[in-house]
Amino acid sequence: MAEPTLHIYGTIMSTYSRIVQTVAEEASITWTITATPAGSAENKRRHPFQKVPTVEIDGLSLFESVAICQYIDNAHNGGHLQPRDFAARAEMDRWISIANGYLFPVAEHGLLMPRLAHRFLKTPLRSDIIEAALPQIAEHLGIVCERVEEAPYFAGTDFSLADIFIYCILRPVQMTAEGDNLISQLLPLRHWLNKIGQRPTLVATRWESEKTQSIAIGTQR
Ligand SMILES: N[C@@H](CCC(=O)N[C@@H](CS)C(=O)NCC(=O)O)C(=O)O
Repeated sequence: MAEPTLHIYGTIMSTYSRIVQTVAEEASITWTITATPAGSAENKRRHPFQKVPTVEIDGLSLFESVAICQYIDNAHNGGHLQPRDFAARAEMDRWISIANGYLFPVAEHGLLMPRLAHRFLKTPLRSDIIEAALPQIAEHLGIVCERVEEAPYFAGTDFSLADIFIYCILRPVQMTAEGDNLISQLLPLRHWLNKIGQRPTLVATRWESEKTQSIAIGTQR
């Protein structure tokens, strides 16, 4: 039987594309990515709410990262990224939900999009948006930091999908000057990000800007 390949359609420098890529790496599945902007007509056919990524795998067209990641892990990785224990599974689900419902929207709209638009589209920097979002981002980071002080991984003793979601959401935050400043004050969280970032599957899915060490989204360093 042919080896499965995951075909990803999404933006290349995208948090959720990276999440899906990392799970594919964990499952030792080869993957390709076709640049597909969220608002394109092509993506509207793929995702009715016009988010990226969407994927094709095993003859299936899938969208929504949680569904995609769980499918890959269940069908091709023996479910190793999802705890069997019900309480640990509930922890994992809780943190994925927090990541998607709270951490990502606030960081994306309050910090990353203003920084990316300024850097790549050369639009004026909306410092007002960033300033307004920073207290809530700081609060979120503090809550996440409390969890990494309690347990090595978000589900408890074992690495799970929750760690992949949270790492891929927080790493771009750390790549901004403001996010780096906040995370530097939360040593357990900084250490956790360093540790998880060394995992081969996360090394393999680093953004180009991170590989070349010109990592900053916010400032040229
Ligand atoms: N609930 C979606 C969220 C995906 C998402 O927000 N992706 C971002 C890119 S990282 C996106 O599509 N942004 C474009 C937009 O919101 O218009 C999922 O889990 O796949």
